[in-house]
Amino acid sequence: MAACGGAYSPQTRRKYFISGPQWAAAYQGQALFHAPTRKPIGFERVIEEYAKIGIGHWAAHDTDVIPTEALGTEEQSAIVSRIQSALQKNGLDCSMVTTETFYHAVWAASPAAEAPEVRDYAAFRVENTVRIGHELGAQFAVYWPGSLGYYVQGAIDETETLRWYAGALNAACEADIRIAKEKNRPTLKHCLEAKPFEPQAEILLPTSDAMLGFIGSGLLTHPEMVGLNPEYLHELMWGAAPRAALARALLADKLWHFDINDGYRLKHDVDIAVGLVNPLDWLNVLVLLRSHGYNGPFNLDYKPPRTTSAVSFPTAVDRFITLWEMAGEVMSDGIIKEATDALKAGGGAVGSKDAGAIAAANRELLTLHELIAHRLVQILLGLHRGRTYSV
Ligand code: 3MF
Ligand code: MG
Ligand code: MG
Repeated sequence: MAACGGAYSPQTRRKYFISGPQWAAAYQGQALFHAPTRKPIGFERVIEEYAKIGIGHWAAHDTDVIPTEALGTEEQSAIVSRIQSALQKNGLDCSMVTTETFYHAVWAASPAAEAPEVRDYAAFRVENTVRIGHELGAQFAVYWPGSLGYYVQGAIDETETLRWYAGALNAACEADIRIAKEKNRPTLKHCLEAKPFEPQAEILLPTSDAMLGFIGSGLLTHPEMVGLNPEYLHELMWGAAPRAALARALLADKLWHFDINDGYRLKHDVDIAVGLVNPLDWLNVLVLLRSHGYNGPFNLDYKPPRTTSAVSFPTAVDRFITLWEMAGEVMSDGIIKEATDALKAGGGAVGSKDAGAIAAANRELLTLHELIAHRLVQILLGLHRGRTYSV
């Protein structure tokens, strides 16, 4: 930030509903073909760093902070109290909790495996996470069923597996209703996160649209408690236009939580920080969200590159804020507004049933699509504010 300038203050950053996940800051740079490049860090340090930067919300998987074997024990209660004090001391909120159902060997055949003991254990895990969420004051629970699928075809029955997976979500929602009543708190918003592949070869719910179908399938006992946590890159990974995927979620009233990052189309989950690959598309995504009143969290689900020290968060947050503010400029831009109004007024052939005449009346008008696109690039590059290049 010192070299590049233009940083926002921690106070300004805190005005946005930005959350920092435990796993992003603690990511050590490891992958299938990569050894870690950074040392492990715990939640106390991460929460302290987020506070210094001005990231006001924190999120975690259960096993990011509690060893698997300690889940549901006295040790869990002791850790949860330490998290509560770290959050309080640093003035952070816990916005979201999530259950790790992809890493441990117990999930080798997914949380909706054939063996009933795996499914009972999955129910215990999501119920336990809901309880932790209430203890930490969270508003959201996220589910990424990355292991819900298969490597080899034909060995599992997809319909049965999906029914079993719905059973785990139903257990979470029902536990939530009980615990929320007990603690006199609102229930959590349960958000499903899709990814088209990885770590499983074939995934049963690969896209946000598949998740919407699943929510409406009749398998959930509380579909009204379940919505989406789309991730920007996960939609690009199957070749979608993320903005269109988000629009479909908005129309269904299910866009509740959003994982923000960047990457490349039809490639693996590189989790690059927001705006470093597709800043123009990101600007357009934020125009969509701002103009539809999205008020949920923006969760920094990226991986600081292996070559970077763990603290690359300020640049990610600041690019997000700049793009968010720029989206406001797009929404109030006189040229874009005039062009959009003109397009909506049409070419003046209303009532005609002559296809040729309607096309002719609109031909010049449709040039405005490219004018709008040009204006968006001008706004992105600051040219609309008089920034010029001379030869
Ligand atoms: C994987 C992800 C996950 C989810 C997380 C939330 C590790 O590609 O995006 O991050 O976001 O599990 O539940
Ligand atoms: Mg994610
Ligand atoms: Mg990802």
